[in-house]
Parts: sequence; C-alpha cells; structure tokens
Amino acid sequence: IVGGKLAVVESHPWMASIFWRNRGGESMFKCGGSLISSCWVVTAAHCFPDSTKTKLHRLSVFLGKKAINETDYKSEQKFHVEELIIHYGFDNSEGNFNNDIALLKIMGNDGGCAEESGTVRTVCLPPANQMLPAGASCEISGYGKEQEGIWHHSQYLREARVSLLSQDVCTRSDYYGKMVTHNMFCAGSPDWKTDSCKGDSGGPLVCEVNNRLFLFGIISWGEGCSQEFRPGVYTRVTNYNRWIGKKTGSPSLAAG
Ligand code: 4AZ
Repeated sequence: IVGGKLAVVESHPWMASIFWRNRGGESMFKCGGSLISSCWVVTAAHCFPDSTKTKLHRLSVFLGKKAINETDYKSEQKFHVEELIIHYGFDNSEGNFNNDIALLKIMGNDGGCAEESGTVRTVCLPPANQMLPAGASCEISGYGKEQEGIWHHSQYLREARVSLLSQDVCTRSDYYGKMVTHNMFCAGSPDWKTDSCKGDSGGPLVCEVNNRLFLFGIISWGEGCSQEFRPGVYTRVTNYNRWIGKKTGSPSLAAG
C-alpha cells in the first residue's frame, strides 16, 4: 500500500495472508485474500502460477495476522488449503489478468474452519447488481510495498482510501485503454499518491453501503504503483456472485 497508514487487523478482520512454502521449508508471503465465509477465502487467480495448483500442501493461509514475520497465537488462526479453485475464465494472454479471481477452501489442523473472534470475521459480498458511482470512497489493505522500487514488503498491515474511477475514464487511451475489461474497475487518488502495490494483490477493496462494508474489489494489477494515469486495477467482484455461490455451496449469493 502506497500513501496509506498502519492498520490494526481488528479493522480488517477478513484480511487473509497466503504463504507459500518452498522445498527448503521456508515460508514466503505470496498474496492477500478475504474471508467470505468460515471455510472460504477469495483472492486473485494470478497468485497461483501452474506449479502451485498441484502442490496445495505448500500453501498456508493466516487470518487475524498482525505482522507478516511475527506469530501471535492469541490473534491469528492458521489453515492449510483443501481446495484451490481458479476461475475458468482467468486469462493473462493479453497481459491484463482478466477474471482474476480464485477461491481457497481452508481447513485448520483440528479439521475446522475460521472461528469468529475480535481479529477474524467474514466480509459481505455485495449484491450482484450493486453499482457504486465514480468518486465513491473505498478502502484497500495489504502487506504490499509502501513504494514502488523498494525491495521489501511491509511487515505490518497497512490501509488506505482510494476513490472509484468511472469505466469511461479508465478505458481512455491516456489511461489503460482496452486493457481494462468489464471484469475490472479502477481506483486511485486524484493526486496519484495513494495506491495498492506489489504484494497487495489478492487482498480486499471494501466500500461502505448503508453503514456496512462490502467486498467490491480484489487487488489485481496496475502499471507500477501510484503513477499518474495508472490507477490500481481491481477484479469486479459483483460479476462473480453466481460463480462464488456455486463453488462455495451458497447459491443464495447469486441473488445477493
Ligand atoms: C502487484 O504486482 C501489483 N498499483 C498490485 C497492485 C498494483 C500494481 C502491482 C496497482 O501485485
């Protein structure tokens, strides 16, 4: 997150962090994610290159984690991945991560799923037809870079506010042109100082509607971070209600 501030996990209790264990047994932070029901985390499909899919045992997911390199048994919950479902339409042949969405079925060592606590809680999915106006203010969070070009990620969870751009503006040729499809939307700050960045992908963009927060976006891509005319690009979650409902076994989501 560029231009944001330190966050407490209690304010983003759906925030998941996904780690990948290499052959040496060393765990590396891979992506963010969001807890949408007790057993399911939604994230970005591009977090999983082909090799990852067949090696689910190398993945672990944490909820309620305060810092990437610290363990706090009181606040965090750890899971392995039972199932990884990458959207059938995920396509990076144009270099734009179309349909950048994936689901992880999580399971703890006790065979159970996430348990609600002060630091762990699900986020709501918006109804399928819910649109927000350009300029609406939303919140992003993640452990990604605080600046493009630095080598390290943030050790602590950070948050920032960004505003939604209209599709007309973001597909203009001085922005992203046709790279941005109807499965995506853009968000940024008018002064270009706030953005998601490398390492934030898969994580949430949440917006408030009627005093409730909903997961409208999944952090997906962008040309660099906080560059002029290059806002962050987010997966448009409302396009996937049916798919999410079908895969997670809550078909009522399709209706919202
Ligand atoms: C990334 O590589 C990434 N500025 C995430 C978000 C943005 C750019 C890159 C948006 O994970």
